[in-house]
Amino acid sequence: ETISVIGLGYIGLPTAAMFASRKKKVIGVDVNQHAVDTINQGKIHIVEPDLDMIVHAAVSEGYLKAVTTPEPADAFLIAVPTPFKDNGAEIPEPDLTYIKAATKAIAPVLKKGDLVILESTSPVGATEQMAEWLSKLRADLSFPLTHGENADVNVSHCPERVLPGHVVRELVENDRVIGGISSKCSERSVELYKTFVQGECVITNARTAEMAKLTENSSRDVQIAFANELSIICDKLDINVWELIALANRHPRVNILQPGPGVGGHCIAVDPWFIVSKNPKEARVIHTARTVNDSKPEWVINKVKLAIADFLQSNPEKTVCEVTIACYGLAFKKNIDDLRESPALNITSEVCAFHSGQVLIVEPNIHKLPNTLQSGFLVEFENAIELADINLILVDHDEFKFSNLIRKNTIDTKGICNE
Ligand code: SAJ
Repeated sequence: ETISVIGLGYIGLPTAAMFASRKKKVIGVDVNQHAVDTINQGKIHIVEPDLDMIVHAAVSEGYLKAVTTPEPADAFLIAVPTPFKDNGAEIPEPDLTYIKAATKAIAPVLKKGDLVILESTSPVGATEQMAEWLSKLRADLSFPLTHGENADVNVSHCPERVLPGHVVRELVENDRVIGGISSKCSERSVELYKTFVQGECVITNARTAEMAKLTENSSRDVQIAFANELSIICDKLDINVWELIALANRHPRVNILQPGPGVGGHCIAVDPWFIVSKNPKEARVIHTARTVNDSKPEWVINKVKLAIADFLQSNPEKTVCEVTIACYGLAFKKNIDDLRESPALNITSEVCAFHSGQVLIVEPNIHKLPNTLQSGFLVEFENAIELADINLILVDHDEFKFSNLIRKNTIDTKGICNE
């Protein structure tokens, strides 16, 4: 049995490597030639703990190879991005271009009896849509027929649910939701995942599986929005929000998450929109939560401006150009190097753009500043603490904890000064 994984990113590559580590023949497909070349050298082009060893072993033992054009296989797993359309609409809409392109790419090599699994987080109806696209291609290929009992090709949705930074463990241990277009599709998918999944594989239909994934991430977004809203209210009321949440969480049925500078990453800040764009009238809480979380960076930037004004008032001998601000953390969450969709990065860029004095940046997980931060200086933690007039903590990296951060003139968006 040969398994093909389409899209060798944060989900596709670890999944391909897992199958290969169980001695399955795996063909990984990606349009990115650099990714393909790197993997074929037994190396990885993304950062994820322990993944490099598994990929190295899989490639050198001959179970995993990467290519740019799909080849025949028995099962195809599609793990391509589903971003939203960047057209400035108030409610962003999901962009299924990559799924469509993947469907088109595998169609010529599909044969009767193959299994096609969509793993990408998708709006409700996307799996049926994908099956439809495959059926339309039947006109050229004489198959596949993807619906009904006599389907030539089995189609399922099995959303990925792993946490970046813990992918290798969670791929094995997490339960999987398996939503086949028919029960035969589901059963075949369960059989496939059981190759390495130790969690339970729970069967449902494709639409419920799609909604389950969107619900998980929306639930987290709504809960974080609650914490972020509390932090803004507490700031006005002169109450320490971290102490408040710790106290409220002592109640046996209360479990509030932590506020921060905003919600980043490519999942939690995106997926709720897939629900809102389909049901704009009904999805009121989900929509509001997105707005609350998206507006948090602006609130933090305002805090910085107020802190500069305060500092100048108590230090009248200084001009604004002489005020040094240190920003701690650029990643979208702690202990990772991933800067994509990071509120910390966006806030720091904004500070660099408006502040005429020096901006010092501390990010222990990177060695070079991205282009938008060229006016800032990447410095060591100790140097920043020593030189800064205003400290802005944006990420709770372990390196920042248990430090003697100057409490005075510190905007602590992650509450690490309380620990
Ligand atoms: N955050 C807070 N406060 C909290 C928790 C998180 O502000 O109390 C922020 C983080 O700083 C970060 C963002 O939320 O900016 C998202 O971080 P995260 O760790 O909650 O989640 P992700 O985006 O790394 O991964 C999520 C996970 N989903 C859930 O936990 C429900 C993961 O299991 C999914 O597989 C992943 O999205 C995905 O691919 O969809």
